[in-house]
Amino acid sequence: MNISSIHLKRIKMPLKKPFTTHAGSVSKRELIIVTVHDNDGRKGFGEVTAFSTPFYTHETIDSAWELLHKLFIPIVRWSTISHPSELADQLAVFQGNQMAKAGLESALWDLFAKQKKQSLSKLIGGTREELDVGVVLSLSDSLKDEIEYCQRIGYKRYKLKVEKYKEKSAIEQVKSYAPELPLMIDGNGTYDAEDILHLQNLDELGLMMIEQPFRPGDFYLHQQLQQKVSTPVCLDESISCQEDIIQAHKLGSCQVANIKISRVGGWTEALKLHDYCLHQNVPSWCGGMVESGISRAHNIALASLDGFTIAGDISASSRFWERDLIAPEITVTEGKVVVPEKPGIGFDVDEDYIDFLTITRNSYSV
Ligand code: OSB
Ligand code: MG
Repeated sequence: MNISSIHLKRIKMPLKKPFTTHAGSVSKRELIIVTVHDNDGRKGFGEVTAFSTPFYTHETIDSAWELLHKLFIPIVRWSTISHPSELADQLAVFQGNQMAKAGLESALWDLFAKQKKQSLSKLIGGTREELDVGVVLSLSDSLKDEIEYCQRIGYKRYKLKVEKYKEKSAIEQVKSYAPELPLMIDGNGTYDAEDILHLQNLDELGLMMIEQPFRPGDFYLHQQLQQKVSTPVCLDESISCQEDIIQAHKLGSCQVANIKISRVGGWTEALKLHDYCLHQNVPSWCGGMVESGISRAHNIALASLDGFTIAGDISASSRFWERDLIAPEITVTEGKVVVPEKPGIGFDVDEDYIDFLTITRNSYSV
């Protein structure tokens, strides 16, 4: 791929409002922006979407920085890479740390598509020109105002972050003023074995799905719940690679899959997950990480594939940010996002704004 240098910038991006789950709250979003240059002056952009603390998965921005800096960037034989998927092969000996790997691999995919003068969507065989998209309401949002605002934008799917045992009243509250809203909840692993009966009682509410009620790794409890409810169980944190979805599917632990490039270690693995779900008729959707437009642009390309039959967490730039890192910013009209046709991620990157937000940087010539 003719790679000449790699650049890491650790940034802190102010959110419009804090984003809160039962496990933690984010008000300033730390991210690592990864830029890969080639010898012809092209640049590919990726992003590490780990959080500042390990409340979602084990990774953090610090751990990702450390691994990229000390291990992953130095160890890769950059001159041998002719396709982005070879990065995953070279890093496969290292366990976990999916988000660190994914940030680096994403930058390569953007660069590779730009070298081929193709949009990422076309490069991977995406067929959609526009996507239905959904939105997430955090625990700190005022439900009524936020839902009214989101309804005006026309989001196709609404996801509530929930607090254990308070979820029923939140769902009922939403249903009282918007009964027809396509609604789901995300447990982020807050429930345990004693809560199965409680979760069964939510079945009558007609939710689109329940995302990740139990802790990641527990395929058994998800299976037990799925056997007892007609509401589809969706897995997020539990799925960190293709083998996880195969197990979950074969065990009947979920009926729906949330696919995130960052959580599974990069594009190559995300594509494998997509293909498995498509062939096994497991409906899937593209998840989000309260990330910048750079990641969202990658997600838009991914979600343009056939298998993504459910609206993803791909809200507009203005949902989280006063100012995004890309131009034009991502807009949602009547619940839809247009898949860009320009090469790579299809958006210009605002490097001046990235520099303004940068706390630490490092460059590597290869
Ligand atoms: O579980 O998908 C999750 C945000 C922080 C931590 C975990 C999750 C989320 C989201 C964000 O749901 C969704 C988005 O980016 O729109
Ligand atoms: Mg989730």
